[in-house]
Amino acid sequence: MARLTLAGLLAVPWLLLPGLVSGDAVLDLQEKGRPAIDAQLAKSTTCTKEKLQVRREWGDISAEEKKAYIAAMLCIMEKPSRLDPNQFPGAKSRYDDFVVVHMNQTLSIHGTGNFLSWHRYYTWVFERALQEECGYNGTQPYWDWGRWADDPENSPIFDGSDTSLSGNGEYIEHRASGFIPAGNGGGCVKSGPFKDMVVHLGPVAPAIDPAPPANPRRDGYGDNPRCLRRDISNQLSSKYARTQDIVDLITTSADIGTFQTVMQGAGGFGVGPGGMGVHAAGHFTIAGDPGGDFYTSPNDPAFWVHHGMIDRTWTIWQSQDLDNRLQVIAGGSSMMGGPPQTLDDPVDLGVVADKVYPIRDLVSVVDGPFCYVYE
Ligand SMILES: *[C@@H]1O[C@H](CO)[C@@H](O)[C@H](O)[C@H]1NC(C)=O
Ligand SMILES: *[C@@H]1O[C@H](CO)[C@@H](O)[C@H](O)[C@H]1NC(C)=O
Ligand SMILES: [Cu+2]
Repeated sequence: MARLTLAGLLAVPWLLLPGLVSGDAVLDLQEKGRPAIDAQLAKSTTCTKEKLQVRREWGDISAEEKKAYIAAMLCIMEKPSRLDPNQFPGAKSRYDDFVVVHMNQTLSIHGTGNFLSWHRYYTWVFERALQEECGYNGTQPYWDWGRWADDPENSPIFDGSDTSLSGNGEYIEHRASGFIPAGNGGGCVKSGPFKDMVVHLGPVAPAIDPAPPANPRRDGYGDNPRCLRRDISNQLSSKYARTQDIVDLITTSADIGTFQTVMQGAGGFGVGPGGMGVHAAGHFTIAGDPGGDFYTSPNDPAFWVHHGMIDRTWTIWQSQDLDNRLQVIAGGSSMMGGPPQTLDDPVDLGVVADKVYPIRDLVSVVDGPFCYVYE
């Protein structure tokens, strides 16, 4: 006769409810930092407890919530572009406007002092566009890399179901592309909500074999209709984006310069204490076209859950010592050199945002334009 033991009782819920048992070390850090964020919220002049929005992990939101997010994404892909079609013939939709803004500023928003604040504002204006232009009543979800690091293809984000952000590309024979290993796909995405998506812009810096057809224009803004390709595997996520990698990044980075550099791959890809860094590891776990293209990566619908997690990781790092980690900046203003960035430098998202903010207004999730937390 089976006997119930304490260990057995404890084991059962873990087995039956894996989605509800998050309890990981990143979450512990998030919870440890939460009182500091609540204290800052209490002092905020723009954000209140009543207005506060909560961003959650893809695996923790309901099927209805996932479908509402997906529907809003599909909606914004149908809305007209606000850019001049002569200057940007490949910008066919409002979604493409976001891609153009990222393409246009790529060299001054990565490896720079504004990397984190720029992408925070960018992800937030995208979330707002879903809410205001497409009637979405949820928030921007995130992809906890560590939670799915062993098997991203079978995660609820990429499993190809109608509540995923579509699956892997079809397998085609292909080679690695530089430091990006050949994954389990490489071809067109044929499953899930975005299987019929047409990519128009780019490529600019394609990093997938075989290379996508060249854009008719050198700047990549020409119309180049093609399928969405992905090349997902666990080769990078299981090495560089595990829960322990995220914890190490948060707990061992003493200053903002170290944090943002390790996050983006200290000393170049594959070198340094964070290895490739969670930023590149996430992008190149999706890989493909446009996901693996430094310039056009936001054209893959999974870009936003990835950058949601980048922003969450920054938020958790800040919250470990909030007073000393908000109004801080390090790094230059361009990947090609350029003067050091300051907190007064503007973040201008052009056609996708109404307002230009100085970086200092974009560092807190509960101040300036922002009013959200991660749970
Ligand atoms: C591209 O960047 C330049 C310089 O920052 C800016 O003047 C221009 O408006 C941007 N174009 C778009 C479409 O965002
Ligand atoms: C949000 O939208 C969903 C589906 O469209 C709906 O079921 C839900 O009631 C809405 N929630 C709120 C708070 O309006
Ligand atoms: Cu970017």
